[in-house]
Amino acid sequence: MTAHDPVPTRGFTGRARAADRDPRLPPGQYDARDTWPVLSAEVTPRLDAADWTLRVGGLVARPRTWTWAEAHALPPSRYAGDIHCVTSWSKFGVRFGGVSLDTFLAGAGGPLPAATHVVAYAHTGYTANLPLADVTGGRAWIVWEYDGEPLPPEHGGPARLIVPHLYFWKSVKWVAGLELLDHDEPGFWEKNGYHHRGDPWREERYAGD
Ligand SMILES: Nc1nc2c(c(=O)[nH]1)N[C@H]1C(S)=C(S)[C@@H](COP(=O)(O)O)O[C@H]1N2
Ligand SMILES: [Mo]
Repeated sequence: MTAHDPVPTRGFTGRARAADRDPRLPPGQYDARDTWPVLSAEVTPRLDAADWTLRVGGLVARPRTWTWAEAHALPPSRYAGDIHCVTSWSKFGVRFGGVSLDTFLAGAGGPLPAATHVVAYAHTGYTANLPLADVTGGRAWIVWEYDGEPLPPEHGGPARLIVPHLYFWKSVKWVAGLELLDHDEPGFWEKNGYHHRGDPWREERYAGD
């Protein structure tokens, strides 16, 4: 290009790009396509499905723990849709299989009226806080299948939480349980400056966003 060539204005190319942009892509995200990055603060634990348990405790009517076999006897539920990591990759049309978190909450007698938030925690100690309303009403799952196959250990197998409408750091891998609370309590990333809720469509990346 020489100095005499017409140069498209910023505004023109910006509009063209906006028109091409996949509507499934929240602001500031890119499409990871066939890749699925692994993001772990800890070394992948080797957890035997036979030793895996899930505890639902705190402000529920009947706190309880499920074994792998007990969890698999519950009615199955699937998520097919998109996921969004705060480091800016999104992945479209992923398929997870497991059980709805609503089913586990009901199995624990349901949340007590005072419950407003949950802390989800991993067998490794990783935690994430969530408003109770974000993990009820068919928006959160405990999953052990990806694309019909067992969930790989590096992606949280034998089982993880998924809350796909929020940034994926809320989707605790190697999930061990949820504690229902009457207040918000920051988890691992939230203590380190990340947003308490993390809605990708509102770009709630950091505290104060
Ligand atoms: N236990 C645990 N869960 C975790 C994390 C982690 O470091 N440890 N990282 C979170 C983050 S930042 C993201 S983006 C997703 C990544 O899941 P993936 O590695 O399967 O892509 O897991 C979330 N859950
Ligand atoms: Mo992430």
